[in-house]
Amino acid sequence: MIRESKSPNLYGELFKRHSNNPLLTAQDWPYPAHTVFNAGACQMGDETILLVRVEDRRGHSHLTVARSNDGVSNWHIDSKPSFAPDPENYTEEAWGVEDPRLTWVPERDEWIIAYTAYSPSGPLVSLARTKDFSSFTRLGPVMPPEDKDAAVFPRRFGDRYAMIHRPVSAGSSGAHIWLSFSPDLTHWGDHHILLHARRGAWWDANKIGLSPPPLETAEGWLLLYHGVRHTPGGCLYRLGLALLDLENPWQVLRRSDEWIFAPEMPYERQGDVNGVVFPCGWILDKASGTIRMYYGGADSCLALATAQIVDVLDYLRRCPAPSTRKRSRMTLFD
Ligand code: BMA
Repeated sequence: MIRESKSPNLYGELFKRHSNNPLLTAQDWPYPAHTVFNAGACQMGDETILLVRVEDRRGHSHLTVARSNDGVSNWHIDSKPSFAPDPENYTEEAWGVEDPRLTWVPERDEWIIAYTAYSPSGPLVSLARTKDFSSFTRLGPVMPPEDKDAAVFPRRFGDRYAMIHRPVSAGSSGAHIWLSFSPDLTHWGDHHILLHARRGAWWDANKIGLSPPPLETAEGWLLLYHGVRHTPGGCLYRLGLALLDLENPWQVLRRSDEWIFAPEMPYERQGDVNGVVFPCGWILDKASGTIRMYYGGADSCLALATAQIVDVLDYLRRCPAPSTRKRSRMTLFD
């Protein structure tokens, strides 16, 4: 007897890898670098801007801007770190700055950068702002350690900004994706779990985190998140999708059961950390409907994969709607 599956089982490629991959490696860098990976991404006029995580041979990371007209080739890379750790004034950056996510906030007329500051007490979430990716102003740390994988929404809900992030605490049942609110981008509260890591054999069991910032679509906020599967051979970082209600982003409308992108190519399977695809930025070209997802491969290079937004939304429409769509204070901290 053939049973019909309730959830889609496409096993097709939503995101297609670019033939130029890997787009950028440490060999392309204008100054000595160990690895380049996990870049925030945005479009400013005719230019694609990547804010690239660069790891030096101490193991500390900084961020450097790379610009290109087609988003694929002829990258112009700043000749020195564009956003270097500043441990004298921001002690939480003692061991570097990592994994930036960029959000254009129209009412502020500036980009808000959420990044990981690696402090001796653990990684935490810091914010900075810029208008041009030449000069940056820090807003400082906004979440205590351990917390990372954060991005700010481009607009307020009511009168509050919203941010997705991923705290981890010792002894907790897992590392989940959280949503918090702020009147001013500095003071954050009303914390609650947005997406739970699943359990057991699931690809996204025990530890999940936001990948690029939420993307506004007519059908809801599109989320791409990573699931970390611990295996005897090491961790596997794979990607899944979710959709949040546009006006009530704490309501999860859809969540993919399957991962939709996983390490397959040699530059994703082998590197400093094997088996990692880790996007921190994506750009939607509204005219063509193409999403460009920029991702780190194996913590060693930067790569690009593209998808059509209509295909992604079509896929999500066939994904299950989580059963508890109402925000309930009873389940905030389970
Ligand atoms: C995560 C982050 C990423 C990294 C990934 C795989 O925890 O630190 O920067 O790409 O691990 O090592």
